[in-house]
Amino acid sequence: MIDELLKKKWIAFFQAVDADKNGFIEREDYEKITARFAAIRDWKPGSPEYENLHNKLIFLWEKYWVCADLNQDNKISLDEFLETCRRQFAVDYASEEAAWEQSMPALFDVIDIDGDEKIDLEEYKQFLTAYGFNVSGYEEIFQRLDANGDGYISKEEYLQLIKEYCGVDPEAAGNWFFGYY
Ligand SMILES: [Ca+2]
Ligand SMILES: [Ca+2]
Ligand SMILES: [Ca+2]
Ligand SMILES: [Ca+2]
Repeated sequence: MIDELLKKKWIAFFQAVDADKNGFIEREDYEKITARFAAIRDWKPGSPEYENLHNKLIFLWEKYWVCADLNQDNKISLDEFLETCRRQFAVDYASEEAAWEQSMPALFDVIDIDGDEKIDLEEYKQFLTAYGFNVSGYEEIFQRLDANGDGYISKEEYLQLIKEYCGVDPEAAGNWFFGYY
């Protein structure tokens, strides 16, 4: 029996990343997310910025999603995703090195546009928008996420938040990292 809070977060995450809303996560969804990000930042296809972003996002698709494609038909259904999360959750709780630690620093680099190793409010908002997460109340959420209140989410804060997002504590700030769920 999986925790209801976790399941709710996983479903919200899946539905957001499913950019074309066809019920599956596919490489095309990451193409769409790339295009959305680039449009917000006014980066044209073919520009170095665009290609760099595209590479990072496709890396996430390959690193994070492909292994969730249990029946190997090049798309990930919600059932496959939930099953993978369940398995992963069991492993993460039993091991020192959680699987999310591999792909999550890569996601940080996507969000941190200017590469100064911290996420500011504008970068956070652009990330939520491009990924299709719920942006309502993002300023208030950002304040909660910024544990030491210095106006930025540092990499250390970020990793802690992602850890919380993957956890079962209903009070943890990290539950809000991907917007309202
Ligand atoms: Ca899709
Ligand atoms: Ca599949
Ligand atoms: Ca930054
Ligand atoms: Ca901070």
